[in-house]
Amino acid sequence: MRTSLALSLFATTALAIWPLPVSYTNGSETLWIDQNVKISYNGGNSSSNNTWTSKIVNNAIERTYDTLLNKNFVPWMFQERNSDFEPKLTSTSTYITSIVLQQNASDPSNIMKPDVGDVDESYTLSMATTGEVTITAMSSIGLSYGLTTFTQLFFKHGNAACAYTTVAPVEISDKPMFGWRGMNIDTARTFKPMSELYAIIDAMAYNKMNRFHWHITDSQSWPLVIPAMPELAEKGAYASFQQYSPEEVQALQEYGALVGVEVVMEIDQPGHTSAIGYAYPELISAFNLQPWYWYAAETPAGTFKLNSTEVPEFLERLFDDLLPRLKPLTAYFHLGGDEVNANASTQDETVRSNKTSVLRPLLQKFMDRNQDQLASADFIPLVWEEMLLDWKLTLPMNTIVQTWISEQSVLEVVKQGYRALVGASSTWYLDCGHGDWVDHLQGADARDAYPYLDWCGPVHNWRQMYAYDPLEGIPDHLAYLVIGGETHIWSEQTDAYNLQPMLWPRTCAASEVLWSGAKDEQGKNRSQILASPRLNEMRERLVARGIRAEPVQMPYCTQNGT
Ligand code: CP6
Repeated sequence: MRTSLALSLFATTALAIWPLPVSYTNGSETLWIDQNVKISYNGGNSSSNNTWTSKIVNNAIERTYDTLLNKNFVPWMFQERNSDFEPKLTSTSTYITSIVLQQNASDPSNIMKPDVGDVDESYTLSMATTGEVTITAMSSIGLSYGLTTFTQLFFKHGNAACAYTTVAPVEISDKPMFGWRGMNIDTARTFKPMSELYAIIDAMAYNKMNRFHWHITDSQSWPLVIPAMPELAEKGAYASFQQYSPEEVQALQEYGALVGVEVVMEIDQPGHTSAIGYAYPELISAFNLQPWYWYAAETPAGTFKLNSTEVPEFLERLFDDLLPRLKPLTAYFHLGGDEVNANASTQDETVRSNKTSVLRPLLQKFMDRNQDQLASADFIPLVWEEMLLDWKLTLPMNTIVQTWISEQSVLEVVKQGYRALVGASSTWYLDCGHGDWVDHLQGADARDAYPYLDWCGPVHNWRQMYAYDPLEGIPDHLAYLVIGGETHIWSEQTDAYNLQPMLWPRTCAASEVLWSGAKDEQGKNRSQILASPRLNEMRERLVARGIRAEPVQMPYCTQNGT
């Protein structure tokens, strides 16, 4: 192990790994990747009956070959104008001919759908100046992360297809700070074709993120095909070609599981359900009523009737169809619960009230039914924070509570002993700064400052997202309940045409906070000055892999220093 002070100081700027590893040392020797490099897996302790272990490792190996050997996948060098930035390929150049993957424990049997904490995600990476490379981990996912890091040490050479590094020897020891490193994708305000969802999972994996939260339905459209209830999508989707079939959902789950990204579906309710009303108008109160803002957070109005006998029957059939299909590849299901507008229940003939004292017990009954069905199908529930903090419902203690209204909500959740997800509208909302959809507002003039614009805007740039610490204000003894967080792309104004630049590289900032923690060794927020060129390289890698990530800096800055 090389651990001289000089080396480790140098190392803070030398490696462009994103997200930053827990610790590393490096030198300044050049190594080349051999075109026939062999990645071998000892498979040693993976004698479990779990076929996912080898699928995950093989997939990681294939991705590594793609990245290192296919010149289209390796980042271009942005220093072309500086003539001698590349190492010279000589007859004595040292090549990496083999990479050894060593797994020191068996995967848990639920490796393809783990709960937070079930999988040891750590890895070590050792690259000697002689070209020997060993990656060790306790799980297949750890090996996959080790290989992802390995590829980030390399650049494509200008004169040859092969890749090189200039930082050997390297020793890395790494593991994540938070277990849930997610992104929330809204496919209801606008539809996203499957190819876009796959691209998101690719980019998430490259950032060592592991939860794809699929906000698949909302008041504006219901794109999810439910075979037992075909009219839901037939009438609720924007168009017949803007639907997700059971096969497409399953294929996305499988694709995610291979790269360690669990697809977690949300059916938002009892609010945000107007689109159900096209097929089942009898279930929805205030369906499409105006003015919508009296009855809902966003146009169009529509909320489940809270005291009807038909709504629970509907939900039971819906979940009986959906949950068993999701079950093989996820541990979780998100029950929604955000922005329930009490006024909608004044239009509900089963309630006729907007009083909290009337609605709270009805919501509790509604929640209990959902929770019972999830529990008997063996799912871990998620809900939005209002269910706990505003409506003060009693929830099973394994419920994960997703905060969004304020950073302070996180403390309120963990104080009550629940696991919390962070990502408030003031920090990790990617859509903020958009707001033109409020032109739909009726009865007010959208030229006036609409609250949404004050609250969610201007645009949160990567620096703001990077400066947020999920553990801010959380006492040490409760920190273990903050299991991670998510960025969110609410999609009133984001569709396939602008989606990728809206997500990347800003979500990289959150991915580093979630993997590496927000604070540096001195307990201060990590330096954005140090992060910026490294993020720029990460953005280049994303672009090289086909993700249309926004620029971080002008090429001038990376060519000439500042
Ligand atoms: N849709 C749903 C939304 C939002 C939420 N839920 C939202 C609220 C406020 C802002 C941005 C988005 N559009 N279903 C809140 C969780 Cl500022």
